Amino acid sequence: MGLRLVIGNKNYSTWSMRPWVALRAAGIAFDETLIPLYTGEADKQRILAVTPSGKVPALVDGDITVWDSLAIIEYAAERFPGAGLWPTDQAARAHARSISAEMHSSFAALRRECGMNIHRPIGAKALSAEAEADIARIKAIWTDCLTRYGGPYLFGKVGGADAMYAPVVHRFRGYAIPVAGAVANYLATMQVLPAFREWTEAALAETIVIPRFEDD
Ligand SMILES: N[C@@H](CCC(=O)N[C@@H](CS)C(=O)NCC(=O)O)C(=O)O
Repeated sequence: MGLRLVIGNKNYSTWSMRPWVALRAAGIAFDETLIPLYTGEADKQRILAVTPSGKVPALVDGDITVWDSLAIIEYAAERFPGAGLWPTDQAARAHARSISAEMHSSFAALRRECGMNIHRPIGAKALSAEAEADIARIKAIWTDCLTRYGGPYLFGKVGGADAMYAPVVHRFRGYAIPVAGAVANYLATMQVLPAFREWTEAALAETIVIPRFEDD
């Protein structure tokens, strides 16, 4: 029995996108089950039947269920040590885990003000000082990684850290956030990554609209 990743709407579910891109980019085979989000009790119960968190993503591997995006990437890295989800060098691996955890726990203003909505026509919007500070921090994180490890991905080869930031790539693209130099190159690199494109094309094929994520 293979892996099964339970996810939400590809257009909106940033947390689902992260492990999906990580597994796909690493060449790890999995089946997916997509449960539409915020449709009501029946779909919520379908999620709860998989994970007590009541949230997606969740990964089912036989008797083992792992939920929460970063825990899934950690589990996959342990289960498939040759897949390259984290750098082999200990210092680089610690760095990759640090920026991945920082993504997981931070940038609330950017996440709130620039929700991922892949269908949204590209366009800038006025952002708070807090969101601008989040953007500056993310640019600094990416620039530091790309300088230290030489690109084209954050730690040279594509891995878990890139997957953790994949929805941010959509936010930078969709909200026309000004970029230059290494950060612009990184955005371009991510957008042609086959796993990123596959997710994006599937998101664009979705027709479900979640009104609360259509603020502007
Ligand atoms: N910290 C969690 C967040 C998971 C999460 O908030 N998932 C949202 C979708 S992106 C969800 O399942 N919402 C459905 C609900 O709360 O009913 C992770 O990293 O996986």
